Amino acid sequence: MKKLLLTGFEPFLDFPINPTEKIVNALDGKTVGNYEIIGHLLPVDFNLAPKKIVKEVAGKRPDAVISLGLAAGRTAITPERIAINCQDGEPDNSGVAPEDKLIEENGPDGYFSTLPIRRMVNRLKEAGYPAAISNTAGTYLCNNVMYSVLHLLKSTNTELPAGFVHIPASHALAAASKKGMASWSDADLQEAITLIIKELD
Ligand code: PCA
Repeated sequence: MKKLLLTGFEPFLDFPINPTEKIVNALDGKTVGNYEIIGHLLPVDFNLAPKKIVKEVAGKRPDAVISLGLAAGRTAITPERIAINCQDGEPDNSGVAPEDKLIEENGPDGYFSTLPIRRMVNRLKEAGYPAAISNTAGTYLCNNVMYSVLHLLKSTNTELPAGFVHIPASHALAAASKKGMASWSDADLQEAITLIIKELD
């Protein structure tokens, strides 16, 4: 049985709930398609999150890596096409707010996802879920984690499917938030991620 490292994030900024946490906790230890899932939650922390995921990949030696993040306001499940070598954004959960910084001094400008993102989107649409490829993962923690994993894999000549998928808010988050935002049920979010995992060879 192959192993999939599936990561999510803790709550951040003024979002009291991060729906990725629930998905990762629900799928941890389960088998989906050809993969046994190793769930891991990451802190929203520029210093810690990249180190933690790199340690997980190096230590657990998964056969695939899918990281999940909340993109509150998006209406669809959005596999990311590319991660860029940039850190810039609001203060993280430790108060660190980088501005126009590189993630890797000598790293390339960007890395493309090595997940089958087109197939994933098609599979979701066939099942009736809104889905689209996203061409920007932003410059916050999600982009950072995606870039760091792809950089590790490239620098160690390791070929495996790895990348990032942003998800919309859950109903619980939208109800708890003062901002209006599109939301999905936890059941649909989890089912959508399960379908994505089934597209991995
Ligand atoms: N979403 C943020 C960081 C944590 C999360 O779930 C992002 O899109 O960068």
